[in-house]
Amino acid sequence: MSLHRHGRVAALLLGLVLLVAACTGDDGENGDRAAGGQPAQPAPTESLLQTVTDRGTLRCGVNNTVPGFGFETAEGQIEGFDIDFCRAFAAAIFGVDDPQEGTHYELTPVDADARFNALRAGEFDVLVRNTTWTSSRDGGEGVSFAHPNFYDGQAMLAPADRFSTIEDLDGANICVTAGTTTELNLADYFGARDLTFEPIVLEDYEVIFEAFRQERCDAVTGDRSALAGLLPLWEEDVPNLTIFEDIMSKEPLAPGVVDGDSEWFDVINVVVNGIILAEELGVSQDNVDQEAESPSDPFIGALLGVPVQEGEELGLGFDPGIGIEATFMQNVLRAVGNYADIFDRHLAPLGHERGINALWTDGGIQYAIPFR
Ligand SMILES: N[C@@H](CCC(=O)N[C@@H](CS)C(=O)NCC(=O)O)C(=O)O
Repeated sequence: MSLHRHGRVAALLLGLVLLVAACTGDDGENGDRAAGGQPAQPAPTESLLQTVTDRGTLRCGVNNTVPGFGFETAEGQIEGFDIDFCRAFAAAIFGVDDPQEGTHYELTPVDADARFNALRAGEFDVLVRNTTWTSSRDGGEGVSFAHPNFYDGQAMLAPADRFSTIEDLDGANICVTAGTTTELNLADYFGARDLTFEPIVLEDYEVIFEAFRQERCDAVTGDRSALAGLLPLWEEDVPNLTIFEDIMSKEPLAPGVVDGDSEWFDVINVVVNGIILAEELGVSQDNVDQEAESPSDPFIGALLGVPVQEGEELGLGFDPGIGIEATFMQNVLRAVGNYADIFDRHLAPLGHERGINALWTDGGIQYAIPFR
């Protein structure tokens, strides 16, 4: 998040850094940091907000292999929690209640290793793909992360009849996705416990599962949320799997945009924040029409961009001044609902619990800044 506040100069500097970085030609999680990354497109001369508005279509970089978050159905539709955030951004930007794929937004599946280069190259406008916000991605990778939409942690999946703790995996072959925090945490977590392992680094879950099925790896590590969604599918082929209790890392998953475009960042960030705030205020997909007609209190009025106080002129509700209609949260809530609506639609049916993703008022850490 560091550079986007400093505007044009920082954006130009970033462009230079990335150009220099391009010369080393490295790739991947370690390599595509600024020191070794592929060149970004030159720093944009206008905000992506203008570009996307003129184009009329938002392009989201997504996952299509993680059940509940971004997963391609048998009908070829990509659905999930992250996908609803893409829909929410489109609803806010274009002021529509039911954004249509192909018209208002496009979903571009991207693998973990390619995602930051693709974002910087302008292949999509926002990355919303179970991506962990880390300091080096924020810094050297040139990504600005919005408010996390899911707080996760790394876990280990293994056959229950062979292993039950991380220590049991001393000397094991472990499958991991290339270009992920997972790959790096695995080495640190095992190293810190004097455990040895052989990493089998593969590009995606399809290939990983094939390797696991053939017993080329004894266990698979990944974000707990992803493994929990995959376990029932994998158990159809390999019965009796378990996910260990150990949480090996912190994985705050957040939408990301290219550094240096504060207008664009603000739009993405305020929508994620607004979705959480709506749950705090009790405004959902079910009651948004009623609250927009007659807000129960001024806080809800501010969220929905409608006036409630005496003296406010009709039609002049609170406007955060981020370059989209003041009523954008009405569109977002009609399109996808609040945080609980999205969670209940995609994650609760897979058995995910709110846990630390509960609101701060319910013992979790989801906390929205006020609309004021
Ligand atoms: N949150 C982690 C991991 C993200 C990630 O890509 N996870 C892998 C497995 S944990 C994944 O989603 N793989 C799906 C695929 O590439 O098919 C990160 O940002 O590096």
